[in-house]
Amino acid sequence: MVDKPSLISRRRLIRTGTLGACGMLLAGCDRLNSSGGFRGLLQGAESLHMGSQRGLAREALAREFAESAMSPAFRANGNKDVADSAYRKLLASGFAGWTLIVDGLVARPLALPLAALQALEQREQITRHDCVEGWSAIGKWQGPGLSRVLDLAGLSDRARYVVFHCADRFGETPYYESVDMVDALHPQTILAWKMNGQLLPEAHGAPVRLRVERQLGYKHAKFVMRIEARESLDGLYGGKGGYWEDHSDYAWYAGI
Ligand SMILES: Nc1nc2c(c(=O)[nH]1)N[C@H]1C(S)=C(S)[C@@H](COP(=O)(O)O)O[C@H]1N2
Ligand SMILES: [Mo]
Repeated sequence: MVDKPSLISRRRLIRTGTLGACGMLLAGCDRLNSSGGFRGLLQGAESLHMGSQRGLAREALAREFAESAMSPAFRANGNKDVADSAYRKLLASGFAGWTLIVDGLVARPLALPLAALQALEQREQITRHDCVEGWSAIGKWQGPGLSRVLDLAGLSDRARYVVFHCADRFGETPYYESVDMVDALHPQTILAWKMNGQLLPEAHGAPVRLRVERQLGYKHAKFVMRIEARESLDGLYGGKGGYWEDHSDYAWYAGI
């Protein structure tokens, strides 16, 4: 699917201007790095602009792997099922009536059926998931870029965070997570509905879970029901931007 010009937003221009240039640069990184001239240019530019060097690191792509590197078993962690009765009905119907709510600081709040997410341009990536509890697994994920969904909703320039509201709870408290705009618009940040070539199983976050590949496992919200664009995380649950951030000493920024 090709993006319609009318949907080009200021953020998209930012992305293709600055972030886009870095992405392109890094995509061809291995090849270009071997040419001394290019390395020199990159290093020169970096020493001139320390700020853009930092930006480059945040926007770098996570490593992607070959199919042969995929883990034979991918552990499920945290909540592996959802007790909520509305969720259980949706699961039983194959998520026929499910919609992903996209709201908050957007021009056009959305309720997207699964089929709409599946019809958007897809990205597939084989990446390593690292859980702070001390295990890792390599899996294949597919879904539309989060940035595409945010474009559809018309993200406001005031939005600084994207919050993922999940269907599951620990006790009374819903699981949630959040990322800043660098991670939200990162090309490998996707709303995955497929895992290892199959529909996402319940244990791994059906029908849709976040993949934010440059962050640790707990940022990868499962069972995502609602995406909310916000200016601040103040006043949202414990105010620290995520369930584990609020309830344990997990860092909000879990970049790896
Ligand atoms: N909604 C929700 N998302 C979640 C969790 C959870 O309990 N609930 N656990 C997190 C943690 S700590 C990890 S390591 C990964 C586990 O993903 P997996 O079950 O697909 O391995 O999901 C993350 N996202
Ligand atoms: Mo984790």
